[in-house]
Amino acid sequence: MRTASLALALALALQSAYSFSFPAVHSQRVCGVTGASSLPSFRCNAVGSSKTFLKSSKNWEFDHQASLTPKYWGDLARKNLDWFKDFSITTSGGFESGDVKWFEDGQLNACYNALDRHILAGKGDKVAIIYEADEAGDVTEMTYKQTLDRVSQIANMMKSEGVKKGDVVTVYMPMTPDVILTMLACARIGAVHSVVFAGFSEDAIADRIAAANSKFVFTTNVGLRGGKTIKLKQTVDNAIAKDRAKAIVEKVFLFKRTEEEVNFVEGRDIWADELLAKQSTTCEAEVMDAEDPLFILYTSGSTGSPKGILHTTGGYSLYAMHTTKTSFDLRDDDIYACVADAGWITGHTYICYGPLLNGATTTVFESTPLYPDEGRYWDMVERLKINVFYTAPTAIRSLMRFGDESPKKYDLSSLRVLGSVGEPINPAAWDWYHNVIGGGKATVVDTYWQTETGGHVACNLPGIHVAKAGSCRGGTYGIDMGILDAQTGEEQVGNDVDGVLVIKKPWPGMARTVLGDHERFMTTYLKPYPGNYFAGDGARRDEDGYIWVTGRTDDVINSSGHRIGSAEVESALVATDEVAQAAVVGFPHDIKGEGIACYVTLNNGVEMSDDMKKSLKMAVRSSIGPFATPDMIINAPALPMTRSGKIMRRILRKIAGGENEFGDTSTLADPSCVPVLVENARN
Ligand code: 6R9
Repeated sequence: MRTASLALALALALQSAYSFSFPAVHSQRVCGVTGASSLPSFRCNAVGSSKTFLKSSKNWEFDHQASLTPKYWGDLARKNLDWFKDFSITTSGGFESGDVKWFEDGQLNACYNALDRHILAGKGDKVAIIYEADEAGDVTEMTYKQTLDRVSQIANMMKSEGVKKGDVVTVYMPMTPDVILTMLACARIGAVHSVVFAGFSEDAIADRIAAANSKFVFTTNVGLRGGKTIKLKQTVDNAIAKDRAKAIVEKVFLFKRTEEEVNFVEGRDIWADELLAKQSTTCEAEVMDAEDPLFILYTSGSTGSPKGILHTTGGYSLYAMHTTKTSFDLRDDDIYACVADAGWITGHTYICYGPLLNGATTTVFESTPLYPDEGRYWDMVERLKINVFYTAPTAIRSLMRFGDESPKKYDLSSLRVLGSVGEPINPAAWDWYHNVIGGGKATVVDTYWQTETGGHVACNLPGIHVAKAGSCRGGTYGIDMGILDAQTGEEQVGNDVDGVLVIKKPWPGMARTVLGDHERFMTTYLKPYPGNYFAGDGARRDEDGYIWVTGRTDDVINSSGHRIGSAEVESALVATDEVAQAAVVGFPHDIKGEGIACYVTLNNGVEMSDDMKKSLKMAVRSSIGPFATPDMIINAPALPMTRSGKIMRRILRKIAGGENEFGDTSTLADPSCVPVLVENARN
């Protein structure tokens, strides 16, 4: 009796505190209530059947307004980070000249905040990293103290070999804890890491080494993934053999993943495991200015070579920490697993910095969702008792194909929050994730963000917002999101509008520049719609004020959550002896979201054949990496051009997608090429 009335009182108190009211009718996709938390306890996660419900989180409006002020971030920065020197200026600069700064006269160290801070607070024995190796069940745990010891040894090893504050260190490593520890060791000594995803080719590595003038490279003899051995050192050797990298690289630090022997260059290569074992486990953290670079990460744009996106120490750290905490409602005893790769921004922010800055337990997953079979994620969730799981819609779709049998074999009841990233999550995948994986009660959080934003900029927050499958809802803490008319740049106020997605105010986690090319940063992000950050995505705001990202407005292809510049694929194709011209577009693909279609005009006398298609696919693989392998090569004796010579990609997308209606083709110089392409695309 007493318990019941207490529960009722608590429910009423929570209701009034957060202005929540449940809809009169619960649709199947409205979930119930789970446990207590620092956030409101009603964890609902679906399209409410009543609009009142969607509009009921008045407290959010209030909190969100407050988060748009410098004071909000200044207070958080002082509360949640340790500073060697306090800051007096919270933020300065702006979008107009692209000189945004946060906490500029403050000093701190990101690694110190990710590790030492928690150890000093008595959490040294807490598990920082769970390493789930390629073979299922091959698990190693590292406490915060053990993590700091090894990070310090790596840091001391780097210093002993001449790595200095400000040097760019290229990291080409598999998903073992060492990739995370190397990133943290760089941060500890003020070196700037440039992680190159281990699926990139030797050409891509050489380009990045050259662009960043990176004298130091970290790699591993081999990687293990899905039972296969990946020859990482060999690829690094090939990259450094190229003239543009050869002249730059001085030292290659080499970890051992297996006992496999590899080529070893005396004087240049260093067996890292041997050398670091001799190092002290104490390494003073370098005092960094808040605006000192923390890392660069290359990402594809619509034109030109990949951009070295630069993030800085103070703002990024705070933003990574805050979004991890709030988007996932992260709790101190959570087992957290983001199964992205450290080579992408998701791995940087949500495997490494975000969880560790919160003092959480993060998982490093080395394998694939299909090894040894399609139950791998769920087996891991059961064994490790994972509470927060973060993956991409493409992975969900590829697992859905196998049906419900596999996930049903496992106990997934530990799951509380299910994150999604990389592209909009289609309703079928959302339903499966929520119901089959999340048992109809775990919250699906759709996180919209980019390499450039540093962390989530839009999502439904667990316990605060009701989710709509496929919508990332709207701006999170500190994010003033807007939709502008693409042509006029005029803000589209109110609901039921569409246009391009922008952020109207600087936020701490935003990239500061493109390495070595600030003008490119300005022209890509800040000049298209003056006074705003332009994300490069289109969006719609629905009748409830929810934002739906409709995809890139530029020529960037989003395939399996990987961002691929069509210009890069085109240049890989025209670099072959056979191709005269190429136009590359994305097209709807059931599993990958977008597939890659390449229209190629062959040189005179060259014939299209199955072998030719294979060899052109190989050319792209070896120029960029296997993840950019084209899905279709289409023979294009002529491409649909406007009279001014611009390729009409809209038509190419439709042809590759199997459509038959192409809209107005009258502006084409020669519309007769269209039926030929349709015919060739079917073969
Ligand atoms: C984190 C990441 C960024 C691009 C972005 C957008 C797409 C990412 C999304 C999403 C809709 C989501 N994107 N998350 N679109 N809903 N939840 O993926 O970074 O590799 O830089 O790609 O991915 O198009 O502009 P990045």
